[in-house]
Amino acid sequence: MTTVTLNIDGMTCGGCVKSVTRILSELDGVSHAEVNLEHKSAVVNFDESKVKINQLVDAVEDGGYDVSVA
Ligand code: 9UX
Repeated sequence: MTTVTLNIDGMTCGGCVKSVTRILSELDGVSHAEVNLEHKSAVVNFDESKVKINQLVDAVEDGGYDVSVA
């Protein structure tokens, strides 16, 4: 299991937190995603044999947010 922190710009309310949490959690290989509105961040626990960091980034970007690896 690997943990990565993503910086996520564009989340402005709790609905965004829910959608980003859902986007990440639904990816195969992601076991947990903790999204924080105030810190504009997501801490993601994932299995690197199943999903790569760039796939986490791309999925959240496709949701309309700007993402970088912290
Ligand atoms: Mo809140 Mo986020 O109304 O896209 S869900 S701003």
